[in-house]
Amino acid sequence: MGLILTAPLITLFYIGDQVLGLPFIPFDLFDWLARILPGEVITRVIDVMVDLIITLNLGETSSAAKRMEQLLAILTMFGMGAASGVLLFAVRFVTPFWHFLLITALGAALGYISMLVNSTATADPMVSLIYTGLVFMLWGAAFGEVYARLKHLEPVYEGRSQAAIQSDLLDRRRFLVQLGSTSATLTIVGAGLGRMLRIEPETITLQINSEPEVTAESLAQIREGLPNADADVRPAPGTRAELTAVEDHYRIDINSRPPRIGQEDWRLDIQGMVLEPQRISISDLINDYEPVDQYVTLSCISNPVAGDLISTVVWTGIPLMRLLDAWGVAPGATHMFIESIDSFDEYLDLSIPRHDERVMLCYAWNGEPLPQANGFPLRIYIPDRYGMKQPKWITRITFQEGGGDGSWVRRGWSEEALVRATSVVDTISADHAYERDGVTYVPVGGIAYAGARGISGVEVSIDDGPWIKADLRDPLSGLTWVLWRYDWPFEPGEHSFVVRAVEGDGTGQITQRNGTRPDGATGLHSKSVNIEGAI
Ligand SMILES: Nc1nc2c(c(=O)[nH]1)N[C@H]1C(S)=C(S)[C@@H](COP(=O)(O)O)O[C@H]1N2
Ligand SMILES: [Mo]
Repeated sequence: MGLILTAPLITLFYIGDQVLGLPFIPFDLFDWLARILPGEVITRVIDVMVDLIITLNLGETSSAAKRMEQLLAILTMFGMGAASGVLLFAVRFVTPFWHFLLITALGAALGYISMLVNSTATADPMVSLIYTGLVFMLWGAAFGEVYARLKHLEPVYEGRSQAAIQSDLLDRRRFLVQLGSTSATLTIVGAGLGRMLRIEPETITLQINSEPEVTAESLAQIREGLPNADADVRPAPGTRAELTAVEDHYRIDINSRPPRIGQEDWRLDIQGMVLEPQRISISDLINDYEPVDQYVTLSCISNPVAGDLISTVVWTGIPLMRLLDAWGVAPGATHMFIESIDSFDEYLDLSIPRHDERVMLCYAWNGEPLPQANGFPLRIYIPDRYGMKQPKWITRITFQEGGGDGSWVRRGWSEEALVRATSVVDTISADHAYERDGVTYVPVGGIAYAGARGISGVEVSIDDGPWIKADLRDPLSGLTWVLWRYDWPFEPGEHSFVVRAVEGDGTGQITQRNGTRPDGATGLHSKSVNIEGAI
């Protein structure tokens, strides 16, 4: 009964969400649970999801994971519905009214908490509140009513004929079937209705007008070609794009849907051990400081070897070092505590930005304002660290003495989160072979990455043969991946290609296979192909 009544509940929320931008409680509830459940549980779920995606080949990890998360959210809602049904039959109040109250209160309480803690709704909060309450009241009323009907239909056995009891049971069964089909009809019709009437999600277009040359400069630089445009080593055909298009940048965060921040309402709160607490608008940040552009590769600590949770774009922002001076951060402050709108948080040891100019507060990618999903309007960049140490959607920074554990560290992930060196075979471009001096060559290539430590070498081994040096393309910057290439003298048949990288200081890539948790994946990538064709 709980399950049957929960399907139309979800549909009602779906319609509200699609048509009016009202809260979709299943997602809000799930996101809230993800926040309060022990880190161990969350981490297990993530691990299983990533494994499933890779094993079942479900496509690009970020979006497959989001879809899976959303499915989990719906299942969780059903679980809650079933639990409510069980609770109802366990309590067995006397009147349906009390049942109505019990279920309404339970649903609304969970709904409200999760909605208030975190909602991606675009509708007016008051309307959202009323709507959510009404939907749960309807749900409670349905529970109360159905419970009463079932109770009424409970067969009386004493002193009655077999036939009479049978007929009672039949009535009861008929009622349940009716209820089920009504619920199914409502759900399907509702879902269709929601789809039909849906409004396209509001697109927020930000203009950083005040400093147009920032955008223009970065754009021009991109149009004119990359800083390594005339590098000798060309990428092997089929190697991933050296510069990721912003819309192709991976996305990982704790939200089913990205939080929405209005540029006008947003302020950055600066507080703690500073000369004077401040609230800064994004245009102040953009106007008051000379922007810096950096080509940056960002990777998620959940990126498996050769996974796609790694991307490279131009980050535009302000060196934090300069801001520390401008804000008058006390020398005694050792850490900054960064808080985000999605209640994500992280600490940064101030000795890092005090010595490394490349740490920046960033507001643009590839010359455009940050996308909503990637931290609009402000995020931080810290070289050499996985994404988990680098909050998006920053709203407050507190300077203090002493640090602590940030959101993902509390959930059991690495405290330092220094990126592990990695290398990947992207392509064995048999369709781009060429001949020279009577030999047929097949370009083989991919990426190698070791954060800000850089890559000094890449080697390839074919069919477990000796390690051969690959050519390295000049990287976009010292903070990005390096494209490598090896032109392989072709032999037909099945072959395996293994790649390994050497970091800037000569340290070899860790060959031991390790999963992503807690420090990031290690191990070598290999790719096998069977190539047909005559020499
Ligand atoms: N506010 C906030 N910032 C966050 C996160 C988050 O969940 N909330 N996730 C972090 C993680 S784990 C990664 S890998 C990067 C990903 O940034 P991207 O989605 O722009 O690629 O954001 C980081 N910053
Ligand atoms: Mo991440």
